[in-house]
Amino acid sequence: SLALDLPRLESTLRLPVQDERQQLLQGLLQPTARIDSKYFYDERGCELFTDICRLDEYYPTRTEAQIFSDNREAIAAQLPDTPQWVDLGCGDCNKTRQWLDAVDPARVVGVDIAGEFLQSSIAAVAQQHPQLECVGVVSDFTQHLELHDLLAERPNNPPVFFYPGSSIGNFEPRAAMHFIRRIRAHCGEQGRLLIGADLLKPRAILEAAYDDASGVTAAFNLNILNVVNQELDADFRPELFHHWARFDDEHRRIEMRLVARERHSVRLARHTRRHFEAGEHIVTEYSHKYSADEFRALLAASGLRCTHYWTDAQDWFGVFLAEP
Ligand code: AVI
Repeated sequence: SLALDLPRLESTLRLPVQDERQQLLQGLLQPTARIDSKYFYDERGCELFTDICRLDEYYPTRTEAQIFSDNREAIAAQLPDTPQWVDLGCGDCNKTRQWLDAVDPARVVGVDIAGEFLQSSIAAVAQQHPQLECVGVVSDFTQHLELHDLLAERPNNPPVFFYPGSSIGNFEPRAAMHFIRRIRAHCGEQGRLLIGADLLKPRAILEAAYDDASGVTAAFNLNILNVVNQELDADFRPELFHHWARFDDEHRRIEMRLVARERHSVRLARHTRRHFEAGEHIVTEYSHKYSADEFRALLAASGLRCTHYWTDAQDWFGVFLAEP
């Protein structure tokens, strides 16, 4: 193909903007206010998340990267030949890029909600690998994974779904199961899921990872209020909230909140206000942690059998390969 060709970029249906706003507003009006964690990732939020991934306290990114680099060939050996490599939440495609030599895919499909960013990151992969077909799909795939038609264009190249980073932990377990079932429905007989999940470990390590000393995670959490202001034309003042993150033993998850420093009220939409008492909070994220066995059970409940498992020396993070 011509070097000047831009890679193909598709967009799958999403909820109309009005409905998205309505959902966001409804969440904020619940007795315990909620903001979906997908709202973290505006441009500033993406930058802050990149900074989080480099923090000493935030072990998941580097631990998973170590597992991948220690086991790259062994993992690749278990995958079907010349698959369609489907990166869910590909971002800058840096993780995918590291697999291309070992996996030798027939095609790379990068799926992400951030459309403009996706165009350039897919284009960069295509430029580095001129022989490789690269497709970008702009999609809120956590709500709406629909890649049947695209994958059917290459019936002899089974999909390998790549879902690293323990993003699965940001779903509540039932929703995680439904999401993995959606992936399963795209697998056919030969398709595979390669997925990373953060494992249970002592509370102090978990809590430090979500409440770092330099305050990057706090800034990331508070930034969500700026995003909501944009989305709804609301008037949150981030300085009136503080970051809070704790491990909840019962639900086995980190819960992130924004806690009101004082009593005040916020305009959410033209005729809608929400009052916050001092100490009242908004839930912004859950990050579930699993034992390896629990995660295998989640895969099984979603219709996939875990065939291989890799971890690090401390058993802090798990990489699971699963098949129908
Ligand atoms: C994207 N996700 C896997 C991160 C996590 O660890 O749950 C999001 C995050 N929130 C705070 N720090 C990182």
